[in-house]
Amino acid sequence: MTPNIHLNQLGYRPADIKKAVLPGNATFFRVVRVDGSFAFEGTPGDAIYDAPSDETVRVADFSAMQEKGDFVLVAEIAEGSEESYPFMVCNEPYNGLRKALLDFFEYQKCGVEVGGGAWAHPPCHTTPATIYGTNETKDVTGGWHDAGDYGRYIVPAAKAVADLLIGHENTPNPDANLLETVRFELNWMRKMQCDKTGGVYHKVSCHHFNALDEMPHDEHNALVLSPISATATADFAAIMAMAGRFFPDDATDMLTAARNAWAWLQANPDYPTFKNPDDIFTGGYGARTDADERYWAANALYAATGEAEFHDYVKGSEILVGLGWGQVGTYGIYEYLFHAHNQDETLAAAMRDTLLSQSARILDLQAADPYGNSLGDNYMWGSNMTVANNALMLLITRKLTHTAGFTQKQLTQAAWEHLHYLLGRNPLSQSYITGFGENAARHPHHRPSVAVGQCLPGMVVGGPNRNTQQDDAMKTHRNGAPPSKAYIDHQDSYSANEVTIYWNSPVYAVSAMLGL
Ligand code: G3I
Ligand code: 9MR
Ligand code: ZN
Repeated sequence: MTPNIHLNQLGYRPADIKKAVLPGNATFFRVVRVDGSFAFEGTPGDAIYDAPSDETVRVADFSAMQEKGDFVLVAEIAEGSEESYPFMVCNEPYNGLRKALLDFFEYQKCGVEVGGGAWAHPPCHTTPATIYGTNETKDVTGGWHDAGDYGRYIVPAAKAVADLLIGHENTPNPDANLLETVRFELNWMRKMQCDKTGGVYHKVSCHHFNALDEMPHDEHNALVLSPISATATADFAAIMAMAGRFFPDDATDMLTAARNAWAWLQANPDYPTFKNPDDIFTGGYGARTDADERYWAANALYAATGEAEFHDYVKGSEILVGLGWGQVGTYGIYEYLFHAHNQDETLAAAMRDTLLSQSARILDLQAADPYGNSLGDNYMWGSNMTVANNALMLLITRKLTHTAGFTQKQLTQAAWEHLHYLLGRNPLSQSYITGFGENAARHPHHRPSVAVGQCLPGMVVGGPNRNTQQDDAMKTHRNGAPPSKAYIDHQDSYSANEVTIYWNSPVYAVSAMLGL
């Protein structure tokens, strides 16, 4: 049975702030060594009603315990006692996590042989794709499979690449292979641009999702390029402009690609939002508006070129926010504040205020949540992405020289609390990262893992989704569950237990920026 004591199942470093969540009727707690002796004792905090889980809980703070070793936390409750999953206190409890998060992108590679263990496979999806509504074909091989499915979609790809690059340029200890990993995706993205118009095809996939137990190289249905979209074209322009500074040898071509995409956007100011054609049923990634994608592109192009046209566009727009696949404004702010040379002081000040107020909101939500999470009760499909995005937001804010109202240390700690949530300190005592933690997700909606009957480690699953009607497994087993408990570790649950490149990427960025 899942324990009622929730903590980071990987553990903590000796000097870390260490908090566990206990049942509301807990009166006393002990941290117990493997030999049964006590390492620490304490009284939990006041009982708190936690609306997202519909439970009353207490927080146990054992930060003062700095002893290294293997432990369990035991709480005394009215009818006896409760015990946590085992955890470690040591210098490097998160060893291997960041590497596994990044390795995932190697396993998601399309069009080339994938090496490594049970999930190895020969090249997949190597045939040219038909441009929707024509007889024309185009070579768009390469890139990463998006998720548990084998579609390759520009919109989420742009977010994933942006996170990896932000993590890379803000870490004290960069990963030697990160840029080559990312280059693979960027090369594919460039093939997705129409040579004639500069517009970018929204995605390449088959017409339907294939069976859940099929390996990538066993999917042989025809590949089709969905129509060009403004969101994809703007995300593409942004990521190419941004990527140039990481790839000096390719920067000229990347900038040309970005400019061509921008020209398409200028020629198509009011383009209808993307919707799947009637006979294509794979991921939609339609955004309500492309204003924020265009905003990101203009900021990135301004940072890359310093040209007035892009600056004017940014100055003429309201400040937009978001670090999701569908709302990307904060990536634009990031480009302007940290990479544009000539800044408009008033505008820059307003952007800094925007970062600060976004972070203030996250900190307020976190302070009200015993689990240290900042979602309120807003647990949607892919909620774990929002958890990680919020932590990333705090770490981006930490880059400001003046973080009025809060300290850099506070921002760092707040980011950590999000990671503790993902690694098990949540109402289900569920580690949402496969392979990491005693009770890590084991049955992700990830086709290669299902096909070989073995779960690939290092994948961030979607997490609780309060819309429990969104898939049959959730409907059957979790119908009406409270928001933060609306999760099931079941391979059929695509709305709570799938994995994606853009759920791994913000967790990677946070790990990198925390120096893990
Ligand atoms: O933003 C709205 C919010 O305003 C509204 O109140 C709320 C009420 O339901 O919904 C929110 O929208 C949600 C949206 O994600 C943004 O968070 C939708 O409910 C939710 O259905 C939607 O889920 C997306 C899902 O596709 C279905 O479109 C996920 O974000 C997205 O990650 C997921 O992506 C799939 C791809 O299509 C295919 N590949 C796998 C991938 C992951 O499952
Ligand atoms: O398996 C698909 C998953 O990868 C997608 O993210 C999800 C998005 O809607 O859809 C899954 O496919 C399901 C389809 O949408 C409905 N019929 C059942 C499919 C799951 O096997
Ligand atoms: Zn493939």
